[in-house]
Amino acid sequence: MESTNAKTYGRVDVAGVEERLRAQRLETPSWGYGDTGTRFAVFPQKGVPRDPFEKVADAAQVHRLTGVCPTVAVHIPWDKVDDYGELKEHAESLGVGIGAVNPNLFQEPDYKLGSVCHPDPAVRRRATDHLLECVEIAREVGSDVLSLWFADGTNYAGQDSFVGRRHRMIECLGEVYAAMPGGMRMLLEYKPYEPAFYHTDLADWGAALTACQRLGERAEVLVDLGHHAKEVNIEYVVALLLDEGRLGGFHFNNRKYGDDDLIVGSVNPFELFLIYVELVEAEECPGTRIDYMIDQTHNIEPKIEAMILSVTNLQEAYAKALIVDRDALQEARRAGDVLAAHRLLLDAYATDVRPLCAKAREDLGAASDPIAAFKESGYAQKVAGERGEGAGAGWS
Ligand code: RM4
Ligand code: MN
Ligand code: MN
Repeated sequence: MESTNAKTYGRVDVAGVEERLRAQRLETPSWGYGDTGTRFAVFPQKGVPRDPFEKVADAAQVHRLTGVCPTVAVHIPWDKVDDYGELKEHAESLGVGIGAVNPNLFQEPDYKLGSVCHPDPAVRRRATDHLLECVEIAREVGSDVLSLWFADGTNYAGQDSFVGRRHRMIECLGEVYAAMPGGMRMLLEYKPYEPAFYHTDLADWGAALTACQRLGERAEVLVDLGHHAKEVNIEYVVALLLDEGRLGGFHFNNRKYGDDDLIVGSVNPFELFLIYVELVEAEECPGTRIDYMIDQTHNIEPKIEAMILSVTNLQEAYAKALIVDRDALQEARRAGDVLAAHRLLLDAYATDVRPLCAKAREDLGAASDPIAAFKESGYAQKVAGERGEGAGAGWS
């Protein structure tokens, strides 16, 4: 269908694009609402949440204003509560739900040499038990995603056997996989370094993908945009994982140097757009399920505003990818017209999609300008009064 808005969006089905923008889903992380910092300092902010219930309340604000963030990921034990049913009900009463459950196997002294790869079977048992506990928590909060990131690795050549560690990991994860209820998925996140500096046990997409293949169909790879060496072509990695049917989820953020966890789209919005170009087509294949999650820590910026900006950046990247003239692109590719194909992407990228995204938000009953609406709402002042100095997210 030709667009009535042909001038602005080219040969695009605007109604179809709007529908997909309204259907976009982004999960925000509980830890993005709390105080975090670097290994040098944590700068506390007034009014940050004091407990998981308040983190969920802040996440509900982001959903209210953007219309596309109905779930919030939790990190255990940072978000440990006595009654997970109560946390679930609290979330639902605010119009959101609990999303991915993220275990934490990197802060206990026992894990100095790793968790599921640790040479000592007693430590591996402890780590596996924590993962099993998280499967149970997921069940209680009504989540079907177990999202795993391991800090496991070594700092010095010779410290341990790469293959031995890999076998230990697969054995532990096999036990967890078998304990997951039928509809639950396990997402495996890779990262090339940090906190381990010589090697990481899931260093890249190949390591994660092959581990998933060993585990079973419901194990899929999670791509965190901050977890690649600098020159890696992430959109290509995304395309490969999609083609293998193993791209399970995203951790959106942006980086300049390392795993910076800055606001997604703040450093390299073109890369984000190119990633979405790959996703847009894959989303159309039946059975595709990708969990789009934000994984950011806001060290100096106001947390809720930072989250809203991340969401609007993601809406815009998605909208730009949706308006790529794909028929013309196919034609240019077939004709071998290299620059015509490239320019079709540039055209979409250069289009101002902000009005389109504002309209999608309005149609969802959210805010056309969510940051302005948030500032006007007085929420930040209100919680600063109620919560005072707040409390850390579990980092410090
Ligand atoms: C890691 C990774 C995980 C996140 C932790 C806090 O670098 O990105 O997803 O949960 O940081
Ligand atoms: Mn991550
Ligand atoms: Mn990270």
